[in-house]
Amino acid sequence: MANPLPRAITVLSGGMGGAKFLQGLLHGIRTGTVPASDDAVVTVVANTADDLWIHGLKVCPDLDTVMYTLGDGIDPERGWGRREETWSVKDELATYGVEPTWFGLGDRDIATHLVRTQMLEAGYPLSAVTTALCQRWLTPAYGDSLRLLPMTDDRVETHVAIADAEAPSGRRVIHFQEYWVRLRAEVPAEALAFVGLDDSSPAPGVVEAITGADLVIVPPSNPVVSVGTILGVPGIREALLETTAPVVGLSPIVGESHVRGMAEQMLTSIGVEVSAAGVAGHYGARSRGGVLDGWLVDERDADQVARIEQAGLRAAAVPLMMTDHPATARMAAAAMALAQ
Ligand code: FO1
Repeated sequence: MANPLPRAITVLSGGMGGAKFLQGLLHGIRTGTVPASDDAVVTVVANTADDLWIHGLKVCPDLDTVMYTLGDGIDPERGWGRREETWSVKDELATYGVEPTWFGLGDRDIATHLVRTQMLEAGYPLSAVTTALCQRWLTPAYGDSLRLLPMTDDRVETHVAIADAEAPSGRRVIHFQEYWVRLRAEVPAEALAFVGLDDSSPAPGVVEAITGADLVIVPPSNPVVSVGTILGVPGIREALLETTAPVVGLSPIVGESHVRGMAEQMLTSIGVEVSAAGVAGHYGARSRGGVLDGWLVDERDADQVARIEQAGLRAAAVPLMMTDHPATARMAAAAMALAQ
């Protein structure tokens, strides 16, 4: 008898890449082009190491990008923040000479951060805050068929060491958001520090979402500062080794570079080859202590399939450009086929 259709699907997600993939996955489940049971539940475990405190507000870029994207509130051009956004508060802060001015907080987006900050200060954990925000953004459209969980309720921040001739050590450390937003990742990331990660624990429901899954998907998010940080939360890697669900990933690297973002710089910073096979080797096969069973690469990297299979992974080459929801849904279906 063919494997029953997956019902509990868990996706480990960063921001834009993961959100885009999720749009296609959910489109595919809705239209039947992705073979899942009709009472499928998708649980998103999102990276929170991009988070930062700014102007007294807690900003959670990956949680918000997934929430706004799936809730149809995202600005489609930027891929982050709200559609129909205005920037009056940002402009007023700049007029006051308040720093930093390089991080764009839109007026509508600020309401999200005010609600989150007030709830955190009232003692609610980030997971409860996220559930509350999703009552507005996701529950009306998805009900119980979609859950968004932070990887942890604990504070974790990715910091980046860059060269600084004025500093005695020759380096200075900045928040990941400054590296990405102000510097556009245009200088080498000489070292990465995941502040608080080793002391963090999985948020409520995260371990069960993995161990109880019928399918776990690693979308084309950043393998270092998005998926890598999720895997770095003590207990999450163990849950992946324990789950009976197949774990299948999609390469964020096509040819010699990322499709969008800064995966190339991040992989280089930790000495991982910037290729579909390099990332597969970095994640590793579960049969050899890694986290993946299968790995999808773009057709342009079909010549790497043999090398990936030699590393103990199932592999296939399919179109991996998320050009529209149907194309992304086909990618999700291909990931499921690899998992069979
Ligand atoms: N990205 C930018 O390139 N410039 C910004 O000013 C900016 C502001 C911003 C505010 C809220 C938010 O949720 C995301 C924001 N981002 C911005 C995107 C953010 O840097 C990325 O979504 C991830 O953190 C990196 O993947």
